Amino acid sequence: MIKFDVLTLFPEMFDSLKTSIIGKALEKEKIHINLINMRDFSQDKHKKVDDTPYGGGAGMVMKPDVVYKAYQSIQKDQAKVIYLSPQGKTLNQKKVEELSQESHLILLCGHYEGIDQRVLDKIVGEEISIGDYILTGGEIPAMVLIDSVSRYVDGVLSKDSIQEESFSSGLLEYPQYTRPEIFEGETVPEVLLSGHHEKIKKWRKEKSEEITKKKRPDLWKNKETKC
Ligand code: 21W
Repeated sequence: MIKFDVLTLFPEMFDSLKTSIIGKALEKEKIHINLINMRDFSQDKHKKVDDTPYGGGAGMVMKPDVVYKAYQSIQKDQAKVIYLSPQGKTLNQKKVEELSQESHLILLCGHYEGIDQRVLDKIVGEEISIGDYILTGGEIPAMVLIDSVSRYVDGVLSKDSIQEESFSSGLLEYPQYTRPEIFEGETVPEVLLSGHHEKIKKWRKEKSEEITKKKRPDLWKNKETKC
């Protein structure tokens, strides 16, 4: 069981998590997602959550008092606070596995041009990015983190999928085929129809290696380093 508290101005964006495998994990109570709309913690009558940057410049900055009040409304225990930010360390599978061992993550999503630095300095434990490209906010990165971390929580994935994944150990996957046996004149690799499990295992390993060398020479080079 892992709990995600999400601090956001756009809680509706997280509706899509209710579908698919993550939706099942929520139903089975393997994970819990609590969405906190920071706008509810605005002090003023117009529910203002952002303001112009001191020193001038384009865009708006999220007010520190609003973010802090929202943060203070959360039951803390041993929670780790993660700020989704383009300046963070890029998320990878090793970090995903690490985070899946935590019991409580607080995910802070920025929007507009960012969040006042003073509240970040006060509450953020770790800064995470999902890659070097510019998005409009931290919500999609937070969903990426929730999706990837939830897969590692006990009871979310089937035993089979976890075992298959551990075998692939840093390589790309072998190609997969299903019925019909002939599609647009194309057949399925003979070995997969043979029922010869050792031969199938060997073929898949060879294909994985061949595909990794060709498509991701960077992964092949760092094979034993894993992520
Ligand atoms: C984009 C926030 C640009 C801030 C002067 C000082 C979270 C993200 C985000 C966003 C800026 C992630 C400025 C990959 C991403 C995110 C929105 C820059 C302007 N001017 N991972 N600062 N890519 N993006 N602020 O964009 O919040 S994780």
